[in-house]
Amino acid sequence: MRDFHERMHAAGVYGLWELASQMTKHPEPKAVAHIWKASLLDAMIREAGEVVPVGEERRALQLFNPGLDGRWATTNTMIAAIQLLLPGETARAHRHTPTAIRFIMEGDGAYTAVDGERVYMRPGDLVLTPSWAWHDHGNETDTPVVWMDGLDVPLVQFLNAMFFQMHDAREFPLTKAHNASERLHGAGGLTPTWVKERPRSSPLLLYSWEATWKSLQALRDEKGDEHDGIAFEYTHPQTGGPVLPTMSCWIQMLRPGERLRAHRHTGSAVYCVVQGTGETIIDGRRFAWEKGDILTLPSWALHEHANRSSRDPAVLFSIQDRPVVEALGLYREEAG
Ligand code: 1HN
Repeated sequence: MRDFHERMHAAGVYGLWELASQMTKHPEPKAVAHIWKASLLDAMIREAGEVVPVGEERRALQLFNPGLDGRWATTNTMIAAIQLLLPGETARAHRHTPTAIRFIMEGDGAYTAVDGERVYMRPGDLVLTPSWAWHDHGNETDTPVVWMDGLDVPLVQFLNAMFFQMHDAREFPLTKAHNASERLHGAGGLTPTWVKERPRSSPLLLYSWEATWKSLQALRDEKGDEHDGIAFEYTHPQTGGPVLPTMSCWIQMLRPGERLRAHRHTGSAVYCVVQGTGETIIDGRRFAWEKGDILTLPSWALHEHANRSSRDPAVLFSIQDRPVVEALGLYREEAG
């Protein structure tokens, strides 16, 4: 028997009877729930600003999940990073098959240029960089700008679909008016009929905090979702679907004193605390959070959010891999 197994393994053959324990009853992710505190991230990104120049690569701190053995991943499918661009700096033009979002945390008036269009950004704005779009960044203001990057790098690596290309020049040539996509697609419920392309990623590259906050305020007295509160998904203006094929983006508000009900679902998430103070209990562990903290949620982990302030609302932005899970018929949800 032992000799047989040794010969099998040497030949690259395993018996299903040896692997049965991997057919788990439910997902058992190696990724763990984890929080990166704003105080730590803020000090580190500022130190990076002093000691690391923006050269060929971005000054972006990658958040490695402690359960993933040094893999370049915040969840099994997504990477989150904190990026700093100091006054006068530019980040060189490149493109890659991983899809990216930026969620602006600090600084008003820097830009990301996406395929020839400069998108000027303010705190709370969501900016998209679709797969294979050329992009460079610049900060022409006199204050630093800090944002969270979210990308599907681990998923693209797993699928062996990584392509990366550096542009010859530092900046990709501008071919469109600044914030052109917002003018064209940002009306909210009105789609220009003469635009025939239906890109997989949202053609609207900027979702402004102004509009997002207005929507949160307008519905603040609704019941909302018992697990997610007053939660909105950012949508593709032509299809109503997720903004990106591999990642959906959400904004959710917890009213003062509100404690939501626990649930679990397949698919992972990374949260960025936009404002307020609260806590999320994940599989029995309590994570207290405040503005600027980054919190990661593995698939199938039981979680409940609460606002710890009796005065102020709390707001969470998140990226989620749910579009992938749903497209494959693997989405499942269960109340706790
Ligand atoms: C990237 O290209 C950017 O373009 C930021 O600013 C973060 C993290 C992983 C891989 C590529 C950027 C990134 C990234």
